[in-house]
Amino acid sequence: MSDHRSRFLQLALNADALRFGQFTLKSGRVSPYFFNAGRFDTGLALAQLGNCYADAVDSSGVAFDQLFGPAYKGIPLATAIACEFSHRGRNLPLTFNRKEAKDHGEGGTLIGADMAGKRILIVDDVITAGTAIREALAIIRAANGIPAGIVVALDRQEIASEDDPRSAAQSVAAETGIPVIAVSNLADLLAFASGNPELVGYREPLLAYRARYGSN
Ligand code: OMP
Repeated sequence: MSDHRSRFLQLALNADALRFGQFTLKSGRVSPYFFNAGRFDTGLALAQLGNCYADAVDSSGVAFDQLFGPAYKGIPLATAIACEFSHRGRNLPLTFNRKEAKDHGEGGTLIGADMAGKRILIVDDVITAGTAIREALAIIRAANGIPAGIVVALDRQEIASEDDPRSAAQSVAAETGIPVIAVSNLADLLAFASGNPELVGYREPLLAYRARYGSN
């Protein structure tokens, strides 16, 4: 497992961002684990997380000009990554959106750098069924940006629907030609759990969940 993958999983455990139990997802599925990026709630934790994302992006080789962080969780994530890239010598423009349009002041739903004509890397927390990512793609296209890549902290590697054996990340990538980069995924979590005495007991429920909703 590459260094940024295990480093991210350890950081997520330390921050209590990765929990085990029973969680109902946006899709309605009941999952034995949940990743809550909102628990990366200190400057240091966000800086360390930004470093893991930037390593994943750099090792993917994806070409892009600008970052987009969808509201809400994508906003601090994209900001942390932009700061990390500035330490690596790349001063990336950054855009994010509001969920509610503003009808006064500068107005509109987008904040930050103009996306028109720019190759945009979407930064989000998790991909499960792909709904959030598809919404972000629509926002970028409406602003005449060019979606160039998607990076998430965790690819849960789940089918989007019963009639498609591919993961949501695989189907988004196949339909759009846009690469989906994950700092880590369910396979990494299972491998990480095998080597960690405190987590080994969670492997069985994780495997059962993967058998039900996991992609091929
Ligand atoms: P999809 O839109 O189905 O891909 O689900 C992704 C979204 O679900 C994320 O942006 C989160 O809002 C939420 N989520 C988590 O934050 N962590 C998880 O482990 C799982 C989910 C989820 O509901 O699937």
